[in-house]
Amino acid sequence: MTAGLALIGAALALVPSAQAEDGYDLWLRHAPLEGEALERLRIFAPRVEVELYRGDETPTLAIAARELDLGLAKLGGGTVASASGAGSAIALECGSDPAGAGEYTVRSNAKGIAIGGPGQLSCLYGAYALLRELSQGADPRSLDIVSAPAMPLRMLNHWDNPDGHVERGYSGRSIFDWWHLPERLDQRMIDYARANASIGINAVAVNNVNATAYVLEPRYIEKLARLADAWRPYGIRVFLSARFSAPRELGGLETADPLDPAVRAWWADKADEIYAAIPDFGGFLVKANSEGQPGPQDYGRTHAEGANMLAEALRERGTVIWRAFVYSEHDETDRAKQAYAEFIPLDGAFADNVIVQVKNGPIDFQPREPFHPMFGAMPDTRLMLEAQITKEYLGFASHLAYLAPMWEEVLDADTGHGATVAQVVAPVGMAGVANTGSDRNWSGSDFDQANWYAFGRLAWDPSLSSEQIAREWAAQTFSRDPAFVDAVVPMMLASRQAVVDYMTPLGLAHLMGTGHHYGPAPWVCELERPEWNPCYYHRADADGIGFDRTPSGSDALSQYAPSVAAHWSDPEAIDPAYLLWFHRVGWNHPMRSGRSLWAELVARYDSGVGEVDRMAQTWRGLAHYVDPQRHRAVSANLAIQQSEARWWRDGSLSYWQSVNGLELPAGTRPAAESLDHYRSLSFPEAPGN
Ligand code: BDP
Repeated sequence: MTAGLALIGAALALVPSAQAEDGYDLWLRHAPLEGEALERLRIFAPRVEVELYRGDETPTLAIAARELDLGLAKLGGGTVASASGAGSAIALECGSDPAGAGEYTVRSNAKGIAIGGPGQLSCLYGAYALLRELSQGADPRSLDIVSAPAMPLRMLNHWDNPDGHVERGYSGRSIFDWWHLPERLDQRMIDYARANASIGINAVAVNNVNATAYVLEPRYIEKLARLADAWRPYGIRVFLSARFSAPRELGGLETADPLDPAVRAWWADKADEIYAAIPDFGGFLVKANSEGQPGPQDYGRTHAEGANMLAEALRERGTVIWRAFVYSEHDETDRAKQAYAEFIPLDGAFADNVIVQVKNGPIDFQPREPFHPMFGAMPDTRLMLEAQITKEYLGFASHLAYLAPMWEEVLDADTGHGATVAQVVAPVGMAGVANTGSDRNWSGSDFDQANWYAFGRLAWDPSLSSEQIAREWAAQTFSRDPAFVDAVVPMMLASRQAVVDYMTPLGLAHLMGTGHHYGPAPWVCELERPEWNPCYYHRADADGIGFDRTPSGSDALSQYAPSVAAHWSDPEAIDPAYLLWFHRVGWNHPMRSGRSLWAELVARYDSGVGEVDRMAQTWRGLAHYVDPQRHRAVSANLAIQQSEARWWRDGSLSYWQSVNGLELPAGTRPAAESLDHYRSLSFPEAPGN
């Protein structure tokens, strides 16, 4: 098979000199090693050797080799790699199996290091893994890594509109410059693909689930084809969010009824047209009959009938990803119950190339929700997990909230149906709502890059711990100095719980400002749709607070497996983190801590605020390890978070007091402003709306 051996990497002198650190390089900085680690790399003197396979295109291998050359040169301070034949070889020995999922080995041997695997992507992923290890200071002489993706589909969902606005985007405008495509391909599109490939992300839905029909027009297919061509060597397939009513809007048909032959023919033709331009097009992502989007129910058809019609159009070439995020204002039942109620009867009814994409919790990406009861309850349906990387409900881009612990909590949850959530979705995949934007640092803040990184790493291997991921990210992104990593990682690990505590402690949810979702607004009770009101969720009055989801209330508990429901049904026994999600209790309800519920609630708010103060203090002490530009940027965000955490606490407590008439426990800091003040605040221009 082997036709030749090529040495790539003669031009190492071209490594760019150190630039101002603006975060653009993400975790791929490969900052020069120092001390012993540098010495080891110098002695090792790696050069990259690529085996070229007869008749095969090798753009992926060429990228792998280039990444290694660049990365090694940067790690070695620009001087280490040798193209002269001396030193150790890094051999890229990957097969050409197109079905290879990207599994790889990275092994040190007598000659150097061999990166191998069945397909070309093995070498790309292996190259990134090697750089990840070396960037953390690993010894190149003793590597023995075997890795394979746990899930086939590791996907980003962009809520980017073609006009450049990003729904729930807090990092500038969209990274996609549709207007100038296909002629102009921004370098950012390549750097984006690199970043994704380096963490194993292999699929991207490029446009908002609240989709416009015109992205299905020929001019957009041409634009998308250009992106698909650029990303293919990085192992990334493109998907489009499709508007269900497109046959009417674009095709001039009178209906979008999925059982109408003309509608079916329209979609089949559309799919053929796309595949003619993009032979490996991934498929359609669909939000239907949710929040006003069109869907099959407009014609009295089911989700399965709608999804299967699109699946038939795609045939074996692609996949329909049908979202389970549905709720209706015409449904009087608890919103948390609606998706389960609509989808469970359809188990087994979806075509083989349909995936149902389920948010981590039953309501909507809140700072903490119990896992979605659909996981494990649809054994004959392919279910995929949807997480939100952009922090719509966790402080936008300015609050430091490391989300891996939240996803870990969901993935590790035992569904009670004989599998954890991770085991349920492993045969299918995970999607994350992207947090990228046109900001130089991509994510709106340096620490939000960690969430993009962690999402990819967890989708590749959900058994990785949040801590390990934080350690590798921090070392690559800021400083591999153990003193830095040891200080910053605990701060990251505590950060999500801090947000839960100062925003929605003890199982509260959905208390944010209307529309833009910025800041606290538990007082909003009068919106037209009941389930848009924070009052609908907290149900606070003079007697108590919380949503009764036991049999005496909405009985959402019964949607969980009996073992799980039993565990959560007792307000005394339930983990307090979920107490007010499932139970309505009196303000004096005794908590395990020995405090009353009210005192506990106040303590949680204070603990959240206190944690943010500690984070700011920790970060102040780390200036020595971080370049001034990024250190300042993070400090500024932490200052915002400190003041907004207080705002959440004070606004919320003032409101609860107006309802329960209780004093704050002795020694507690009173709110800085009056409730009227908090209620009067208005932010029509908040980003991402
Ligand atoms: C909600 C967002 C909204 C999205 C919706 C969805 O506020 O912008 O369109 O989720 O997931 O959380 O469809």
